[in-house]
This record gives sequence, structure tokens and C-alpha cells, in this order.
Amino acid sequence: MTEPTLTLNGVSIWKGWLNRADQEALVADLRAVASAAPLFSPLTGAGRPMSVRMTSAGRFGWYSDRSGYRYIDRHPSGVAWPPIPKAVLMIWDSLCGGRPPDCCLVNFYDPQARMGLHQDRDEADFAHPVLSISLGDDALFRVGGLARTDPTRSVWLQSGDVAVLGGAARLAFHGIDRLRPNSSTLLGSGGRINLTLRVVT
Ligand code: MD6
Ligand code: FE
Repeated sequence: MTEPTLTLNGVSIWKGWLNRADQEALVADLRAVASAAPLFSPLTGAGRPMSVRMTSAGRFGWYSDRSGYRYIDRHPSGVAWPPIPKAVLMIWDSLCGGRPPDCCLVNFYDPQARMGLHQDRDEADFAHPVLSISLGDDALFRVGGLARTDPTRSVWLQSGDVAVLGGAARLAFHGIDRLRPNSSTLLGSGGRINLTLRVVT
């Protein structure tokens, strides 16, 4: 398998895994996903809307409201989640292999959106990695350890970069501190899209 460009507290990062044409094709796929299953702002446990808007593709979609974080098998409107785009599944195949993901979470960041430090732990089996794809504006990605208070390291993720949280780093705390507005021309109106692929069940 291709060696990552860098690792950050055990998280593998492939810089520029997708070229510009691949990125543009992926954005077109994601616009189709969002027109079938519109973006929404999930509520945190405290009942406040998250600053990131999201939707999903695949058998399951990630959801959150006052009763907690979970996967649901339909969009909140009742429509089925659209299938995961083929190009996205091919990226998983190249870097993770094994069982294909059954959720592709699509996060859309406005220029001022952020994602607090968290663990991805709503899946049934942490032996499966989580793969993330960045599109659009640069984002400052922070990665710590298995405890919230462990020291962290940060890297700017750019459009076309792919990161994998697997092995000992599968449950590493991570988050997005801020975007660098207008650092990419990929998305007409700015902002950032992050895809995360997971095996849920
Ligand atoms: C983001 N990423 O890049 C936030 N989760 O917008 C994540 O929360 C994430 O990059 C699991 C695995 C990789 C990730
Ligand atoms: Fe995450």
C-alpha cells in the first residue's frame, strides 16, 4: 500500500491524493447527494445546532439531537440515504480495503464553522478504520491521543488530502479549529466539505 505523506499522532495523511479533476468530479457527486438528502444542522446534546451542516450517503447516516449521537437508516425527512458515490468507494478500496463502508458522512463547513475535539465512537467495531477526504478551503486539523487532555498536534488539511484514523489511532481525539477562508477555488461559494467513511455495524 502507498505510504502516507505524514503521520500525526498515529493518523495517516496522504497529501494531494486527489487531483483537481477528481476533486471536481467528487463535488458534482456530492451536489447530487445533497439534492436527494438535503444538508441539515444536527443538534448537540445540549440542544444547540452544530456549526457544520451535514448529510449522508450509504446504508446509514449519522444523526444527532438532544437524545444523543447515532446512526439512522433514513434522512430526517424520511427519504432513503442516496448510495455512496463510486469514486468515494474506490478511495476507500485503495487505502483501507476490507469491508466497504456503509456510511459516508458529508460535512459542509461555512468559513466560520468548526468541529470541537471529539472521538468517532458511534460505530460497532473499532477494528475498521475511518477515512476522511477534504475538499475546498484549508482546515486546521488537530489530533490528540486517547484521552481528551493528551497533547495534540495540528496540520493544515488541503483540498484533495485524505486522512485515515485506524489501528491505535482509531479512537484518537481530533477536531477542526478553523478554516483558512478563500484558500481554495474548488467550491464556488467557498467553505469546505469533509467526507468521512465508516463501517457502522
Ligand atoms: C474534518 N474530521 O476533517 C473532521 N473523523 O472536518 C473528522 O471528524 C474525522 O478527519 C474521523 C476520521 C477522520 C476525520
Ligand atoms: Fe471525527
